[in-house]
Amino acid sequence: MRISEKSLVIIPTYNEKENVEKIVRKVFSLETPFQILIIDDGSPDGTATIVRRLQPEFEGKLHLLERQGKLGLGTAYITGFKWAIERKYDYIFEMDCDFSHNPDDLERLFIAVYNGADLAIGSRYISGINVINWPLGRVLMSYFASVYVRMVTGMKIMDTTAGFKCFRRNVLETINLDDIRLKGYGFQIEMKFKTWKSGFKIVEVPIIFTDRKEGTSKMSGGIFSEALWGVLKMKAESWVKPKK
Ligand SMILES: Nc1nc2c(ncn2[C@@H]2O[C@H](COP(=O)(O)OP(=O)(O)OP(=O)(O)O)[C@@H](O)[C@H]2O)c(=O)[nH]1
Ligand SMILES: [Mg+2]
Repeated sequence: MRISEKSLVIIPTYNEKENVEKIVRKVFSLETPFQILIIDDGSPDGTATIVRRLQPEFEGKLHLLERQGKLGLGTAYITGFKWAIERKYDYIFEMDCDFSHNPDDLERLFIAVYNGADLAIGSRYISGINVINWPLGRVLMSYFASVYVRMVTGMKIMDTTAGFKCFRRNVLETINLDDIRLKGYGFQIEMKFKTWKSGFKIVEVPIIFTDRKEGTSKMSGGIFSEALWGVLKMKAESWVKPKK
């Protein structure tokens, strides 16, 4: 990274008290000088309190935005993207707080964008199926969800629901963030679709995804059906009014 450039890892949290301190320490132990923005939705377990306690130790590089109540992953990231654009971060990452995404891979995503990609995706399905400890049903659902999205949208992306990514700032400035509708996994699909439609270069970097060891899942049936129908709607709308 050039000396003037800045990288921000956005981590949305909801009840991640078992993970948040570990993930912060791990990211700051990497060689690349990442900054972190935690977006906490009023976690009842006190996740934000832990972050506030850590802030003096990591002054100027550990940021916290607190929202009132659980408003969803999609809007958490949109809030984070806008925050990052205003402050002119050059490389903007998405990462879960549950160690499903290995923080060591941040540097591999960074290198892909540094070397010319506009969006780098940490991909579970680029070389086989690299998911550890998920029940078979969930792996299959996720894999075939990606097949479905590829068929509907025409995108040549193997892991369309992936949530471990690095954007070049320009991408987030170009896409109309206020126009992103889907909130759960659908949000991840819609971001890729709009990036692809805008003609940006997308690269998939193979990663190994591991099921969370601590804390609890926020996945729900509602998120799934939103994505199922949302993808069809998104594609249909892109024919009617080709928007960024
Ligand atoms: N700010 C915010 N963060 C959320 C919300 N829902 C989930 N998260 C965080 O988003 C990340 C991904 O959520 P997970 O619960 O791991 O969901 P998942 O990865 O789909 O499912 P599992 O890994 O099986 O638990 C984690 O860091 C969560 O704490 C939310 O409504 N608001
Ligand atoms: Mg998870």
